[in-house]
Order: sequence, then structure tokens, then C-alpha cells
Amino acid sequence: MTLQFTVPDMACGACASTIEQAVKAIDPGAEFEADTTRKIVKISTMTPAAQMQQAIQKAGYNPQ
Ligand SMILES: [Cu+2]
Repeated sequence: MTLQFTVPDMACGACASTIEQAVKAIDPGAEFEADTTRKIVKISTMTPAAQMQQAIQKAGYNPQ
């Protein structure tokens, strides 16, 4: 499934890669796509949305 979050505090590529690392720590096989202009991340994974959201929060961001 593909999860999509809006992450208003994802400002640049470094933020995106921090988030990507947090995502891949949970699911190394996840496909990750970030749009820093639109503040959107798309994650292709079998991990439940709530768990992914929590991992991104722990990395210091606020996915909605
Ligand atoms: Cu940044």
C-alpha cells in the first residue's frame, strides 16, 4: 500500500533524507518519495500508517 503524509516542517532535501532514514529503519524495503516543495511524502510499504507516522515523529517531524 502507499501511505501519503503531509509534513509541513520538511523544509529541504536534508529533512527528506532524515525522514527517509527513519522510514527505512522500520522497513528497509520501503519505497520512499519526497516532494519538499509540496511538503508531501509517499511511502510504499506494508507497515501500518500509525507506526510509520510515529517513526517520522521520532525523527523530529510532524506528519499529518
Ligand atoms: Cu531540511
